[in-house]
Amino acid sequence: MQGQKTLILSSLSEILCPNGCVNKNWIELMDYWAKFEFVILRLWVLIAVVSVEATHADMAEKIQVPEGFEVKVFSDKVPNARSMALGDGGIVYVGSRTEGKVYALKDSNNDGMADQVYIIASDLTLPNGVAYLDGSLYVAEVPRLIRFNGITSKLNKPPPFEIVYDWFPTKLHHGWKYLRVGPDGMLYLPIGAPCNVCREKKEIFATIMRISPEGDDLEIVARGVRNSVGFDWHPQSGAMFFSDNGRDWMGDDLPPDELNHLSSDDLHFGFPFCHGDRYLDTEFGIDDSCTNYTPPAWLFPAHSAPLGIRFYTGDQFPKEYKNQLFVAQHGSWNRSEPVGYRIVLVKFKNAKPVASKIFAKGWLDASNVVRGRPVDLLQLPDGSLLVSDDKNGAIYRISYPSNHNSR
Ligand SMILES: [Ca+2]
Ligand SMILES: [Ca+2]
Repeated sequence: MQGQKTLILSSLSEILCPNGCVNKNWIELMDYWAKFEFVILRLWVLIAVVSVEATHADMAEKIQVPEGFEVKVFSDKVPNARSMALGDGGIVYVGSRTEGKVYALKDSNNDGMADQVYIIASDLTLPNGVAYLDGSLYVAEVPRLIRFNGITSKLNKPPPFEIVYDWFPTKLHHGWKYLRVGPDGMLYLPIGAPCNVCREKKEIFATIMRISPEGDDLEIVARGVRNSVGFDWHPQSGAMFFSDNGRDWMGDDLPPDELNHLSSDDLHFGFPFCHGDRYLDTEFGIDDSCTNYTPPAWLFPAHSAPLGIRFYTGDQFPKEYKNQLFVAQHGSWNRSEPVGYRIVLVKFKNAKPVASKIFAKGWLDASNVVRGRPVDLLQLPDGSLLVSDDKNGAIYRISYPSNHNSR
């Protein structure tokens, strides 16, 4: 850069001062150059900011939702936004994966947009999972569970974290974790299969586990789960439901992705022997039977990648949405025709899924161009629904403005 500048200044000097410039001209020329550089830099930053803002606002406008619903950008300053958790004071905590950061978002003036973004931690190992309990923020990394005590009043200067548990496997493949507080006050997290399809000797792999907030009593609650990145509990029955992503390389349409129902502890959900409700694995399922395993409660298209799931318990949306399940489908990478990239509503009756339909779409455009990828869902205290998008580093807020509530 310095060499280029000297070269350009010499050329300019030759044009402007063919017989040689005095020092004063050189100083003026340097001054003009500095001003020129500054203006170009300002313009460049302005163009970059405007184009990023245009992209996110544009994305929010392109998301199609049922009549009466509205989509706005909640924040576009959360690179690689993944799982979300709600803390005290309406603070939204957000994990990331490859970005290695955990964020906190605050909407101080209650206008439905986060106006303050805090970085709580950096350089973590795929800190996908976040949960909030009794004033502490819990973060699930690949090998450990950590905790930031008394976080609400320390967003500006987060305290050093405390290690709650640090003996999880270190394998990165499906090693990122979802994290939730269950109705029993325990923390739930998955340990994914460290492969596309394999049978691991260590029984900790391909499970969902439960651990106390103090890091004690670690135990397996579900087995045969390939890679769950979302779970929730039915608001009426209290039963746990979780998503599971099926294996790859069995073709465009097999096996289906799953919503599973944990009706009791320690059930086996099939992986790697049986996929979906009837597809024996060609390597690990020989001479086995799918009747030996707990079938999914609901099936999604192969490769649609259901991640975050949330039962809607708010009063803002029309009453037919109450106690129904929203599912964020991250979208396929292993399919000739892309599928997913949307939010699906799974209708429940008597605490069991009975039907599903697309609720929000537009992250995949008509020409199959991927514009964004939904990851997780979070209901705010006012009943609006947040959707994180790791491709755009953004969170959108879906609301149902009050002038429609009379319908
Ligand atoms: Ca705000
Ligand atoms: Ca299964």
